[in-house]
Amino acid sequence: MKTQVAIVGGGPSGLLLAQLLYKRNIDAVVLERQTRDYVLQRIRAGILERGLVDLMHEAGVAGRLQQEGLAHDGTVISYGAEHFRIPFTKYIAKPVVVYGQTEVTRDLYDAREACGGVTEFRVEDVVINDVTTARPYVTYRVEGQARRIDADYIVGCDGFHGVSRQTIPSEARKEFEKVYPFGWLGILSETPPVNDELIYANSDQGFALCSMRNENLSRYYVQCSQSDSTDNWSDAKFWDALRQRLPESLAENLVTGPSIEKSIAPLRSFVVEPMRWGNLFLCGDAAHIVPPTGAKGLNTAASDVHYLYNGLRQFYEDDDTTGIDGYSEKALARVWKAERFSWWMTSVLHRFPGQTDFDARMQRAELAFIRENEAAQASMAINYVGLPY
Ligand code: RFL
Ligand code: PHB
Repeated sequence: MKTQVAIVGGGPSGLLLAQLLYKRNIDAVVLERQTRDYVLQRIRAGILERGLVDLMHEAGVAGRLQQEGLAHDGTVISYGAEHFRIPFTKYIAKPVVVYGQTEVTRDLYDAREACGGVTEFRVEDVVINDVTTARPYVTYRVEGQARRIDADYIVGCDGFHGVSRQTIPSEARKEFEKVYPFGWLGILSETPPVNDELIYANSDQGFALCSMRNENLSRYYVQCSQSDSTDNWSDAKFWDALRQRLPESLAENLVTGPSIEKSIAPLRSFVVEPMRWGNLFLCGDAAHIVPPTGAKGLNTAASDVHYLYNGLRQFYEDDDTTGIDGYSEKALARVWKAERFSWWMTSVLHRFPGQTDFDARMQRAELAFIRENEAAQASMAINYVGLPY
């Protein structure tokens, strides 16, 4: 098979890029290791920055998002018994939108099917070849049969555990990593959210987050140990832990019910440089990971897609390689700012093993300062809502 752009990975980055390229008559093939149903059953991000919403519009897939997405123009932060609100739209004229990654991915798969785009599922043994030549190609297997795709460019959208990043020789790639000594235990429950905006909670028992998917579907997280297992967490234990981590005045609105999903996510910061090697480009989690505290993972994947899509468009439409040549540098400049914000939010909201009373007071003082200071609130709002592309 021959295509213009071969995309390894059919998660949100790969699908969004493919759909944007399709709109410009640029041919792409998507290779996905799992089945569509498997990809759609992963519960992940919930907060979309305006930049991603705009890209969904540009890709022609924003119909349901526009109908069902919930615009949030602020968020609540609590520490101990105190809580306050950051009013995003006081500082930046943009809300964020609550719309699950699962729905983003479903809309993109539906659009891809409707336009007859080629997606190969259950691909195995993907190998990316000859990316430093003008004739790169990908080999893989489907149901035991060997296949090959020749392309102008190959894009690695295959997430943190994919193969593309490793295609860059180790001596040419630099990796930066920080692993946090805790995880997030998340549940989904068919109950009304405890609050009409998200609550990020710093408490003596650890971090908690109250989020949602819609008015009758809540997503909650509590900080747990790195080695924890969902087997240790009955629903009752989870609800008790969550209640204890919220100020009483907020916890009293908590409606509990059976969980319909329960999972644990590790927390990590990671960046690889560069994000381009020859005719291979990396996008999204394949190139960088953030702890979910700032809601930046999917959104940073989207900004990569924005830079790469515009670079590829410039190449195919105007024969100009400026955009693709500047891709790695431009994408990384924004990635590092999202890394900083996610690391900072994680640092100020979690309980760290070995943390002293002094450290806990420093977190509290920082949160109290944000509560009282408009410049600090503005900085947080601008970063949370999303830096410009
Ligand atoms: P994905 O979603 O991991 O998709 C990669 C796809 O590549 C496939 N794949 C391969 N395909 C072919 N060949 C191979 N060798 C392959 N290896 C892998 C995989 O099967 C998969 O389908 O990466 P992508 O597209 O870059 O998207 C990134 C986002 O998924 C991720 O950043 C976010 O989910 C992070 N995240 C959040 N981001 C936000 O912006 N806002 C949030 O509110 C938010 N909350 C979260 C999150 C991530 C979480 N977890 C579980 C880590 C909350 C949580 C709990
Ligand atoms: C979510 O709704 O899953 C969510 C929201 C905000 C975050 C992380 C996850 O910071």
